[in-house]
Amino acid sequence: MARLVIVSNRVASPKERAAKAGGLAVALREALSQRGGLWFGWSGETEVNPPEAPKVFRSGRVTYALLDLDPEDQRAHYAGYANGTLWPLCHYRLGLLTFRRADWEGYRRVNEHFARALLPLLKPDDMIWVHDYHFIPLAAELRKLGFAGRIGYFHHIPWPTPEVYLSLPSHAALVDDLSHYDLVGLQTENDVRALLTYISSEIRGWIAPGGTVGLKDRRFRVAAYPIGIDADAFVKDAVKSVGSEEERRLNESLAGRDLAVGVDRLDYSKGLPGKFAAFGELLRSYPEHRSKVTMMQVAPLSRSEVAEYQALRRELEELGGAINGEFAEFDWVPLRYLNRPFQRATLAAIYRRARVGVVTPLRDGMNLVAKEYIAAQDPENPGVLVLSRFAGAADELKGSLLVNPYDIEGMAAAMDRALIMPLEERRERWRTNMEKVETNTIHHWCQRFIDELTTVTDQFGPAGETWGHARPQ
Ligand code: ADQ
Repeated sequence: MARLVIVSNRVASPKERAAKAGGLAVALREALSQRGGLWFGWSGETEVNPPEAPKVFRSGRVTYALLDLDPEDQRAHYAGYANGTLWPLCHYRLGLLTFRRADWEGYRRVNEHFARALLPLLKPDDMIWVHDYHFIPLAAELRKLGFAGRIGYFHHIPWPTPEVYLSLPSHAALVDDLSHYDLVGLQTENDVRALLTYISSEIRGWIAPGGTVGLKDRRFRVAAYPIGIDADAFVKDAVKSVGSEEERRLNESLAGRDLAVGVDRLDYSKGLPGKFAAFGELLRSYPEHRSKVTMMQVAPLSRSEVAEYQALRRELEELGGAINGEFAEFDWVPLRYLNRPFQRATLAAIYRRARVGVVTPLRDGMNLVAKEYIAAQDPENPGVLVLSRFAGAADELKGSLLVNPYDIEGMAAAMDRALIMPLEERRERWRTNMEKVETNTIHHWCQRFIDELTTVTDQFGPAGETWGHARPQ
């Protein structure tokens, strides 16, 4: 069996406990320790003239290799091109996009540096799985250095439609970079369609049935791999929370009121100002819910060195203060707003207690919180998920109340509907959603991608085969 090599910007340290590390990190670590493997990424450290070689250490069957970066390169790579250009582009926020040539060059330099540091650690039959938009050029750099083995890439965020994607000055170079992978995984069929349409209509690529793509003399496959969660772990944590001290404190603080919950990194893609406004609108237009429902928004700080994120934080503080100022009673505060992380078990307890889960991103690759909320519910008395149609999860979670996150009144109406929904309908909707969450777990996702990467190059057929120029449906 080929050794698996995973590349991601941040690497979950072997000491990070499962409850803290997050489902994705745990699943990747499991996949690596089952087959034996290497996890390669940024050390989190910067240093002027950093060493060419990574720090390498072993834990069980997994080898970790962590690379330091030059501070200016790290800024251009992470805050610059990855999060100042690609993140807003892929989330359809062209007004927030900045493109600087120096950042694009820094982004490529960091990828080159990663490739040079990784190459000496590789064996020819290793299989490499690269994660996310920080590393799109990595395969091209590894190929330049002579690595010919299998390389796959998974894009955790949305892939924008061609009209939006064409705003990127480096659009053709970046997709040319993608063509050095053997397998490119995206979250949804919509994302796949967007990328294939761009390839066939803008850069004269060939699309064969089944998603195999030809670009210049290279072939690669593009397919959807919707990511899941560790559903069992969430169910167990949620069930364990029943009768716990945390559950008791939460119940006591709510004094019999309903709870609506939101859990999102403090990021402009998550639609938090619209969600706050919709909750205000609920209290204004459906006064019967005043004093009867509390909303809890958990929003740990993220990328707080970036100006847009600081502005968003101020905006939410103002909006939240205004809602509480307008509606609070001496014994009821409508909105609880918390900027801190929690252990998975605490999140599970909060989700389970919530009658409504409010997940309303403006765009989201998948949104794992939506799936976690479903997994944590009591099957006998489940809550209702209000979900943005622009989250990847909306493709699978058809039992949710789907909303347009730009429609404040529509979201308020959906929250009202969720709060008054009869038990039988809640159960039915929850069952529809839970079936998806249970069948497509993070373990299935991991296995499916690895299985496909193992065999993908066999499907390309012999060189010289005639390809149909099929346009994606
Ligand atoms: P994110 O944008 O981070 O992920 P999401 O998919 O919701 O978004 O995952 C967030 C994770 O962080 C969840 O597991 C959640 O439980 C956890 N989390 C959030 N707030 C927390 C808190 N206060 N304390 C502890 N944990 C907290 C990116 C993409 C998504 C895609 C994922 C996975 O933007 O679209 O679904 O990657 O591919």
